[in-house]
Amino acid sequence: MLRLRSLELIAVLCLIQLAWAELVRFHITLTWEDWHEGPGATRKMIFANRQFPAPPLRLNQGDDVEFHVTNLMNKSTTVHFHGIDQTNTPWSDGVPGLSQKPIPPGGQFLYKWNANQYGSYFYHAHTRGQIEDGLYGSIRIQPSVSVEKPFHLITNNTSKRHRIELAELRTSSIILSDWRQLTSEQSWNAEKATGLDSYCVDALLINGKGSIQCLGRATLDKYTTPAQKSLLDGKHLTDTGCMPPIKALEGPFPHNYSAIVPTMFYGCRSHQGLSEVFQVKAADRFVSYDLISAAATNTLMFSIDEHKMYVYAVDGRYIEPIRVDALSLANGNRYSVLVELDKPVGDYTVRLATVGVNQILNATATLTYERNHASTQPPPKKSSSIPSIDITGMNTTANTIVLDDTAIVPFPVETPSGTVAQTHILRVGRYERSFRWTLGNSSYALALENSQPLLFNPNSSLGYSDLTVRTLNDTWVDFIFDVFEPLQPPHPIHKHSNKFYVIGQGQGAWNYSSVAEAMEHIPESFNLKTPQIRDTYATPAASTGPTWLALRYHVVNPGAFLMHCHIQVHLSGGMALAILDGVDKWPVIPKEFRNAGPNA
Ligand SMILES: *[C@@H]1O[C@H](CO)[C@@H](O)[C@H](O)[C@H]1NC(C)=O
Ligand SMILES: *[C@@H]1O[C@H](CO)[C@@H](O)[C@H](O)[C@H]1NC(C)=O
Ligand SMILES: *[C@@H]1O[C@H](CO)[C@@H](O)[C@H](O)[C@H]1NC(C)=O
Ligand SMILES: *[C@@H]1O[C@H](CO)[C@@H](O)[C@H](O)[C@H]1NC(C)=O
Ligand SMILES: *[C@@H]1O[C@H](CO)[C@@H](O)[C@H](O)[C@H]1NC(C)=O
Ligand SMILES: *[C@@H]1O[C@H](CO)[C@@H](O)[C@H](O)[C@H]1NC(C)=O
Ligand SMILES: *[C@@H]1O[C@H](CO)[C@@H](O)[C@H](O)[C@H]1NC(C)=O
Ligand SMILES: *[C@@H]1O[C@H](CO)[C@@H](O)[C@H](O)[C@H]1NC(C)=O
Ligand SMILES: *[C@@H]1O[C@H](CO)[C@@H](O)[C@H](O)[C@H]1NC(C)=O
Ligand SMILES: *[C@@H]1O[C@H](CO)[C@@H](O)[C@H](O)[C@H]1NC(C)=O
Ligand SMILES: [Cu+2]
Repeated sequence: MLRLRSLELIAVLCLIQLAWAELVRFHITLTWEDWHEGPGATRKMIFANRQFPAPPLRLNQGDDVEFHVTNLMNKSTTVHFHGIDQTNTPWSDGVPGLSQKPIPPGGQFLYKWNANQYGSYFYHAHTRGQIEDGLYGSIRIQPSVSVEKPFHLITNNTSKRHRIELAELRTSSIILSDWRQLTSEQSWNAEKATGLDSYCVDALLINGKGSIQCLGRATLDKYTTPAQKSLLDGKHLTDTGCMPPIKALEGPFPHNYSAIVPTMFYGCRSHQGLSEVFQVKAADRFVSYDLISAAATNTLMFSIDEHKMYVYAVDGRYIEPIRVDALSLANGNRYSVLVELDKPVGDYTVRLATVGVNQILNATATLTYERNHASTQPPPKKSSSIPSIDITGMNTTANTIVLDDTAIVPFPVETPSGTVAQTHILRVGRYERSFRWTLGNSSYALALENSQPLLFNPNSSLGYSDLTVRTLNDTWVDFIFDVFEPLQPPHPIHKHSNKFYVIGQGQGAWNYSSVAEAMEHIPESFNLKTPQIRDTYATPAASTGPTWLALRYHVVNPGAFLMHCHIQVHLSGGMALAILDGVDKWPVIPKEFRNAGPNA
């Protein structure tokens, strides 16, 4: 019996690994419809093939993808493939005004790209605030046989290793997100009317499921963190656990408080929605999940009661596995985890909590071990499981291990160039209004989404002026994010096309002209030997003073790509920059992509 099972495992492994790269056609039809099963009152959402979240896309490394979008909504849209390099296909990156024209109501677009990478990604709307309206779905690319796995760093016991490899083959995604009662257009209009930065949501979702459970005054006051208290100066969190729109958070700009709409900062209404259940089998020993943060607003802490996890890949690439009890995800990040199934059969609570000062909010789901009725197993565990984190994402015991993101080491390690051709120092902060933001000297207007795509004419600047960086192919570039003043949350910086190396970060003012100069003064703030290789990485929070982050990348894929903060209200508010990579080797744009897109 046992023997047969392990032979079975090997057979499955071989079958999958022998799979040839193929052409994968995927079609989504988008509609704008009422969602009744949500965490709050009915509101309209974007459905893909009548589903929310959008359906998962599973690929093998090397596959060619034809991703066909039919837009039946009453608004324009585009779809971006987050973390996908788009090597030699910059026209399929999904950014209106940069790589394509918006797909109009009734229109279609055929994105074509090659899955040359492996790992965890996701696709999502990249027009206005539409990611907040629910257009996101997971992408998993099964690595080819030649990719070396890091599991020997977890165990050398061959039977355990087989279990781990099988768990990895069967990895499923867990999409973590946040949800507003207001549509993205209503939020944007409320920001314009009030002048305020809208930094709160109504619920957190686990695979699209969640509830609104108002925590109540006593609980909110009890859990208000020291950082929040020092900013509140005697005031209280609102009934939604939100920091009220005080000057410390909104800055010294004009505001119209009477234009605040319900749920923007206040107005909690408890509502029972759906709750996600993850079925597992103790006999599998391990289960693997791609945790994907499609959150628009919040940094989220994730934990499963009483279960340790090995984080083994980040942003689609393997790392040296790290054993943790909880980990936080910034918007746009993906962490792949192996959960060891070594606990008594029963139900265990899966917890999600916001960790920023902006709001206290949490969500739960359930990890359930399959009951084997025929066996002599002990009866299912009855009592509730023991949390590792509380509703603010803080550890509940001194033994809780929370992932230290700075300790991550890629597997295998790669080293970037020691010198660069260009250094861009980007001033990160608010821009003239509380809800406007900059990554430089001016703010990237939302209206630019409707301009002629820069990919079609890299010589035009269209008013992007200082927010357009031009590079030559096969050169190295540094971006320094100078978060010059508090109070600012961590900004999850996402770069389209190829990944960057996270080479340095620190507290304090950035007062250097280059990384080389800074390394003479503060070498301990840099890591050029084992830097992380990421597509999304957050600047350090600026709580009491300035902070900075240094990213380095190699220009290898000519095209027009966006780099931006993945907090949607910051992106809508202009926290973005256009990178024209390899202007000396600019590609010829296929005619079919110059229009709204080819018809399939
Ligand atoms: C669709 O949008 C247009 C323009 O925003 C608007 O005039 C029209 O009333 C909308 N139609 C429906 C059915 O919502
Ligand atoms: C497994 O063996 C390899 C090679 O000897 C070694 O590098 C690795 O540390 C071992 N792993 C564990 C978990 O002991
Ligand atoms: C490997 O792990 C399995 C399952 O935990 C265990 O039964 C076996 O004894 C281990 N083998 C060795 C050599 O430790
Ligand atoms: C403030 O908002 C209210 C409500 O929308 C509006 O009636 C009023 O004109 C606004 N005040 C100013 C100064 O814009
Ligand atoms: C938040 O956590 C509390 C405490 O564990 C729990 O009772 C509550 O159900 C959670 N809220 C949601 C919406 O799951
Ligand atoms: C959380 O972890 C820290 C650091 O290990 C520890 O000092 C603290 O006591 C822990 N909190 C609780 C509530 O145990
Ligand atoms: C941009 O301008 C340069 C220099 O004038 C020219 O060589 C190049 O062909 C232009 N590129 C495009 C795509 O028009
Ligand atoms: C922003 O302005 C400063 C001086 O005010 C200038 O040195 C810098 O080059 C500008 N940045 C960009 C990206 O144009
Ligand atoms: C640069 O800033 C650091 C701390 O942020 C400070 O110690 C140092 O003296 C500054 N250097 C100059 C030249 O101002
Ligand atoms: C750009 O540079 C990369 C890295 O050297 C190279 O692989 C690629 O072929 C170049 N692209 C073009 C269009 O020359
Ligand atoms: Cu931001």
